[in-house]
Amino acid sequence: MAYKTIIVETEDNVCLIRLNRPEVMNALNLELLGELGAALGEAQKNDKVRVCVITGSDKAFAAGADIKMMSEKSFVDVFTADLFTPEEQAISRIRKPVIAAVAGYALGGGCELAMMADFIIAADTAKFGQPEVNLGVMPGMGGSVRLTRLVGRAKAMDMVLTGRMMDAEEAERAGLVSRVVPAKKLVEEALGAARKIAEKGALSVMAIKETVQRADEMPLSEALLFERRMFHALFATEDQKEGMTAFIDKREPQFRDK
Ligand code: CO8
Repeated sequence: MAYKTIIVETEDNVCLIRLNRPEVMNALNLELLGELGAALGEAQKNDKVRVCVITGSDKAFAAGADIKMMSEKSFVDVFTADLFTPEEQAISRIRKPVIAAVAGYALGGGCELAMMADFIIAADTAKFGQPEVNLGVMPGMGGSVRLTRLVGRAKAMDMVLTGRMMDAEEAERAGLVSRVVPAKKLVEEALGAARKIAEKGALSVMAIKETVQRADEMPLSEALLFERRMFHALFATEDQKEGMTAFIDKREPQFRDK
């Protein structure tokens, strides 16, 4: 499928999606978020894709929702259109792992988009922030909610109330990103992590993602039970027999997603 605001390449079972509105630092508009949702939907259906990586440019992962597109809108406009809800849902629906590879600015909706991924790998140039308070609004796609869960209330409040940015080192310390790498190596590192995941059995990977996601929505005892039941369920797969037999035989497992 041909896209205007993103570039999609699939190689070695990894779908790499580059946000591509360089003239506005990859600001997110309906077209870009719609195309991203469609590309992830295609990736979900494509058996050759096992993992997705979303990245931006050296300067910006994404500098937020497109302010020029939003500036003249009224409450009635955004409420009636349910601004960004269908697009966010399309992006969040994928069951395959998604890695965000962030260099430069990830601000507002850009930071929120990165947090929708399963984990974030940051370049040492990355800057994260929720500056909506400076625009007379507030985060609307998870910046007050996901950020608080990821970095804790104190730091999230500091970020969303002051609108300040956090550099890559602070983001790693705070648990927002899984690792920081030199900017030049960002995409290579993210693709490397994606290929490593792509080698695993897809059933284990899908069960792990679903369990971690569901755990966010559940009380601890229910989350632990869900985890245990998913663990039990994997004993119904050939991959479990293969993985454990390969360990005992001292060889690499050949997972068949069965
Ligand atoms: N929207 C539109 N255009 C943008 C945006 C944006 N978010 N960010 C940058 N641009 C444009 C600039 O207007 C500029 O265009 P032009 O060349 O035509 O003037 C171009 O990109 C380059 O930007 P700058 O000249 O400003 O570059 P600098 O290097 O000086 O600064 C910054 C880079 C720091 C990233 C700066 O551009 C900036 O502060 N951008 C805005 C960041 C921001 O406030 N983001 C939050 C937006 S609101 C939001 O994301 C809400 C999401 C929640 C939606 C949920 C709905 C339910």
